[in-house]
Amino acid sequence: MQNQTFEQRLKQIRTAHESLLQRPNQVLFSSNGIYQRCVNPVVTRDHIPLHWRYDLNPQRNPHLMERIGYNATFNAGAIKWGDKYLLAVRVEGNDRKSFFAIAESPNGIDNFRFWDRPLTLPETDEPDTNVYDMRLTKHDDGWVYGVFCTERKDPNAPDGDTSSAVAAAGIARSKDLITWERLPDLVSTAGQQRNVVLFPHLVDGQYAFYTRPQDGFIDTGKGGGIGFGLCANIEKPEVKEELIVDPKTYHTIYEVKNGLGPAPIRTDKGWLQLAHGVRNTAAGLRYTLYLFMTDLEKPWVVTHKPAGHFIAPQGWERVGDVSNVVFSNGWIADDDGRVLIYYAASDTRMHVALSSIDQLVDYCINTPQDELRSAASVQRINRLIDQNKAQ
Ligand code: M1P
Repeated sequence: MQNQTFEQRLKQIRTAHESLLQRPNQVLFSSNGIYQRCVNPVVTRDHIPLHWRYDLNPQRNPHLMERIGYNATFNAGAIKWGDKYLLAVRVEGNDRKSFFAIAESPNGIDNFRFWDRPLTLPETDEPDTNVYDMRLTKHDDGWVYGVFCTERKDPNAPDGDTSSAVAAAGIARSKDLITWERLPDLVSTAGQQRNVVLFPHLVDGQYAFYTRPQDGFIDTGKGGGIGFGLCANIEKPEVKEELIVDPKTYHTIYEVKNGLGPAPIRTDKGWLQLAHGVRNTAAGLRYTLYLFMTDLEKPWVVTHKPAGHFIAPQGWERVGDVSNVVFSNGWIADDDGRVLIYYAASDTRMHVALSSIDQLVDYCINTPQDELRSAASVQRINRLIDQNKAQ
């Protein structure tokens, strides 16, 4: 006899899933004129394919229960692949382990569907406990690199300390985004590394990484900010020296720490760089995104840096597993000048904001810099008021 519970539930689950995957997104009006948010998130845990979740055999699973649960989909790398928009999503299972899975969309703002299987990432001799936050770089050498954080238990943690971890930059590369070759983890002078990004071109004949040296797993300590270093051999990756490009700074939105987001976008006026900044509040850490530009020939030299945040968590973006966080490690510069900025809200789900190279360059060049004092901020406002009154 047919199992009614199974069949009815399967139909209901499939209908709801398909309707979510096909839901059109809508670009919202923006009063800031810099970027436009969209009404729906682009990838949520409910986008996870059903065959990753359920045993679809009615004999083995008569109640059609989820056998493997997923907690969140966030912090995705991004790349345009042919005419498709791909996200290398950080999928976090209910077991707290993250892994990567590619979600593909025909237009970049909706209809994202995961590929048939998650990405199989080879391990090094030292297995990763957790991997997350992949930045994708299409490099001049012909490979697509995925640089991500690999986390392992701190071997020096005292007995009873089951939290301390060591973070390092893991590196994998692929030509088809299906088969990945794992390279050794990046060696650097810092005790720990997170938010490491490969620059798409060689610099002085060497591979170049943006780094984020840190003393501890959470605290960056004397780590200083976003760094930059060169690496002679990508197959034995080592950065012997890190220059601080963008320091963490007192009383800014990146006072506690910062980290680069995706690989930069080249423009006529310089490299567009997207980063996250972290400040402390009575309610805990607050993560916002900020934008700056670096010199075309010297991508470690900051040329323009607007004051304050570019995107901050708003409305329901503020709520999630780690609330009051927006984080981005993926954006796509499209052929028509459009820029799709993929950002995660509160370590829970993926959103997209739309802008253009022109708008982002204008924003970087013409937004006043942070002068680090209230009085200077008021002077800046008064200058704008005076200009407007004089017209
Ligand atoms: O929870 C917020 C973010 O915290 C970390 O970022 P950072 O290294 O700058 O502190 C990362 O674990 C990131 O994945 C997470 O979104």
